[in-house]
Amino acid sequence: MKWFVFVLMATTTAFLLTPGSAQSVGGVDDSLVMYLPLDEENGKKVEDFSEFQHDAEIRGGGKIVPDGAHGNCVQLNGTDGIVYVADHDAFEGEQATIEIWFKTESQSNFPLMWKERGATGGDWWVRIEPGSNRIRCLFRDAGDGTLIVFTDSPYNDNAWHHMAATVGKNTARIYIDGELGGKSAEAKGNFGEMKSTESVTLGSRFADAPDTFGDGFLDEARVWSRVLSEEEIQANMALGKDDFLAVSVKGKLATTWGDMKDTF
Ligand SMILES: [Ca+2]
Ligand SMILES: [Ca+2]
Repeated sequence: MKWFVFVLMATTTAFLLTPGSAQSVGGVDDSLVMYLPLDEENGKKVEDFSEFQHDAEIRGGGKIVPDGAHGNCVQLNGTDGIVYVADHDAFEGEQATIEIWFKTESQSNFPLMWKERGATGGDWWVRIEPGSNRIRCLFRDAGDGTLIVFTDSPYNDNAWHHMAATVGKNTARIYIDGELGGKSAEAKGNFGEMKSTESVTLGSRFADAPDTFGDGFLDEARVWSRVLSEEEIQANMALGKDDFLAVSVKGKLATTWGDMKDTF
């Protein structure tokens, strides 16, 4: 059996080392339901590297620029620039993690990510609120169950910061730069599905009729359909597109390899 093990290991290694193979979207953790690295060279289309391949585009005064948290990022002008993502059921379960990098020195409200509610249904959003000296995140299920968490600073200091918010198992949390974000960083209460028919935006309140436009930079937007741990959040925030996608592929192969060894 040893030759077979050797061939399998060699094949696996060759796969991992083949240029481009680590970009395979099919290998990414399937609880990743949106990933916008915002690394495009130019243009208005934004590529989603989750298996859902959501339609995403820059609208109004937004553009891809260099010097993001990882690679390029999007700069929004504070008057009409957003990144728009079409509605999808994948954003609307009982659990979620939303992650995004931001950099701003604006003294105005800055919605980082926003899933609309519309007339009914669930919603989730996170917004820098300098006037209240905080970042606020709300998750609301389709039955009006609501969990709200706050940081104790707006982090509008013109440096890159990473925001991650989680909801699930009747608990919401917000993390800044990989740490729980302040004294109101956790909330508990009954929480169910967030079903709705509305879309997602980066950089504004509401997507289809947007208002409250953010002035600053956003990068590496990810949405997951499960609650990520603090350790996972810290690991993910260190990675740009290529490394993040490669780790996701390797993780899957390592699991497969472990399962096969157990059968010998
Ligand atoms: Ca980027
Ligand atoms: Ca929907």
